[in-house]
Amino acid sequence: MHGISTQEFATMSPVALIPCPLLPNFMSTSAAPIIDHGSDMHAPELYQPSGVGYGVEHFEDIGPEQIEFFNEQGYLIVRQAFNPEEVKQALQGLVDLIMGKVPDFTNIMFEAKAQAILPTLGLEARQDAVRKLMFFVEYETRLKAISHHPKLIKAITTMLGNRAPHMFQDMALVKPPRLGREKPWHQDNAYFNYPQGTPVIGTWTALDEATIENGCMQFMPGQHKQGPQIHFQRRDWQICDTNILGQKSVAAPLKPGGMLFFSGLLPHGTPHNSSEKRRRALQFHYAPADVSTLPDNDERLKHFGSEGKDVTC
Ligand SMILES: O=C(O)CCC(=O)C(=O)O
Repeated sequence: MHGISTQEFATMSPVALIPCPLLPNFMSTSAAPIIDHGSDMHAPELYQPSGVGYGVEHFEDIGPEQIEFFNEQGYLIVRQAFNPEEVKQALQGLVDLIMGKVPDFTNIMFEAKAQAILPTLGLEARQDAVRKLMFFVEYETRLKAISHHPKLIKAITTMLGNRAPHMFQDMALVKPPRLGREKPWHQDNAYFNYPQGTPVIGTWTALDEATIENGCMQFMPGQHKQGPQIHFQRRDWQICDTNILGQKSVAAPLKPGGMLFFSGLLPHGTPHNSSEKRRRALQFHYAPADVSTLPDNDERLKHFGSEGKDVTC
């Protein structure tokens, strides 16, 4: 656990940020690089999708039938949510942040496996050592624009039952070729301190083509209806592997500009990127603007944690 408790860890949505004091400064900022010390390769059986998820082509195709589908299945794909120019702008914004073009932005985390070579990497190669960026939209207008795209906000508003959304988390998990680590199976609400019952919607937007080989999203349709599942600190704050093994997931391979909407209670995960291809993607999370987060972890851990329950993993 690298010196932090499960409780602390579980509040650091969704992967712990661990400063590495041993490394020389790498970024153009004064802070030392942040390394993601996730551990262990996953069993391949954890990611064996039985099919590809349902979706529509454009935001305009989302009607009552699709909202009903989202409510029942906990997800919806929009295959061409953003056009090539919108994708290009967002990608350039992301790459500029990675390249250190916005010196005030420092919330970049590197893959542990790249730690040894980080000091030797040039600017271009730096891209393929990054695991994740967080909380960047206030530093990058092109990323703010895609996260608040009017068509996206309209769709989220409808999915929230006509409640105005608030985007409370912005993240880019970028899974570099060969190095990009798994994000184990979890429910996003296990990381968020919203009161139980608050509708939380995640969006996952592909900036590169996302395939099963480079680690596209996989999920368990309809399982959001089962409510909170217990999470354990294993390779991450996650659902126990034995609860996933034997189940058939559905995958969301996407072309650049494709988007997946998913419920904060939908179990999902992404495997290691075992390909030579980049898998850069944006993850934004929205909740109704009229709901506030709780001041502590108690309710969340009561529902998602294992403590005090007769469970093992
Ligand atoms: O992009 C990934 O690899 C995982 C994303 C995820 O788990 C999320 O957006 O909640």
